[in-house]
Amino acid sequence: MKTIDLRSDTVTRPTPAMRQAMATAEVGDDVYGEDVTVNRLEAVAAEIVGKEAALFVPTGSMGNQLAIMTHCGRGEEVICDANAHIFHYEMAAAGLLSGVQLYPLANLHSDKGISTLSEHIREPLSYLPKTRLICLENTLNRAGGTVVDLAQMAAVYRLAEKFELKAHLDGARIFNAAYALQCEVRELTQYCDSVMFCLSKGLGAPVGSVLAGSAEFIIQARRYRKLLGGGMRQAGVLAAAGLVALADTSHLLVDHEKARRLASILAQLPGVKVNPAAVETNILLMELTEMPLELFLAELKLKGVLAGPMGPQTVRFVTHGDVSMEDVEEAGEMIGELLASH
Ligand code: TLP
Repeated sequence: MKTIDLRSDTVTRPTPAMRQAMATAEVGDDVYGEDVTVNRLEAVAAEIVGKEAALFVPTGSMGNQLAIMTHCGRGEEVICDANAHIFHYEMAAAGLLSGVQLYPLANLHSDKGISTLSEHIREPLSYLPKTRLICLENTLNRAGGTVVDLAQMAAVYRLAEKFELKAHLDGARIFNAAYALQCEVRELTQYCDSVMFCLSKGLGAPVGSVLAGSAEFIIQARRYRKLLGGGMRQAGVLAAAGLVALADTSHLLVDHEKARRLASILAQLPGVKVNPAAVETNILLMELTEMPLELFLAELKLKGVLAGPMGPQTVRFVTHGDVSMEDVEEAGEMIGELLASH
């Protein structure tokens, strides 16, 4: 039976062009800085995000954690959104590895959140933690792939500068954000000191993310990457796929169309709440109003469609290059059948 996998854009498999590039990649020992393909990827990535230097890392989680570790000292505080990936899905790593405290704020990126942000920056009192870092996320996964616009990014960054804080951007899906806003990635990333983006999500590479920032920041992050066991040797075979992924990213726009199409189908169905206007990129959240979530996901799986949970009654669908528009329509039909039969 055919499977239509809408759990995540992480499930995308390398394209034939990526496999070809991987097979022929020129490699060396990257811990000695001698893997020319990794070096090329880091240079290309730094250029795209407009930073001095970049570091190839195995995962987005490691990239975010290296950023926290590099920017912060023990006992300091990191402001993030209440929906942030670093808060929900990185296994308390910020506390465990960097000894920092996360301070999650509801709707950090919204105009209202930004207008009250300064109230949450700690005063320099001897008994308070020191606020050190603001962590942004764009697109915001748990909110449904929503986009933080340029004005909002700029406003947070200006505040960070004013209070002498650093700003890190979890830009796992920053290319999706840039396409949604019809701007260049670097226009968004100018408003942060460091950025992590993933090659292994919608961009389609099999493995890898990039952390970028100042040359000095990356020197320290590179040391911490080794500390965490992320010093990879002939990693050029992976970086080669990343370079192919970065050469053409325009297919992300099609992913957004697929998500909108799915939303328009689902919005017509009984027993669910979907707001097509809330679909800004390749992620779509659907609220089940009648059927229990686990039952829905299990029965949908029997029909060959995979989706994931994102809250007690919320289903997340993510579109990507390995599902076609026809697959999306087929999935919509099967979801309709399932809800009707319940
Ligand atoms: N997100 C995964 C899951 O962990 C939820 C997904 O399927 O969406 N930042 C953001 C915003 C992310 O969405 C993810 C992965 C990461 C960081 C971490 O990347 P990896 O999985 O490479 O560690």
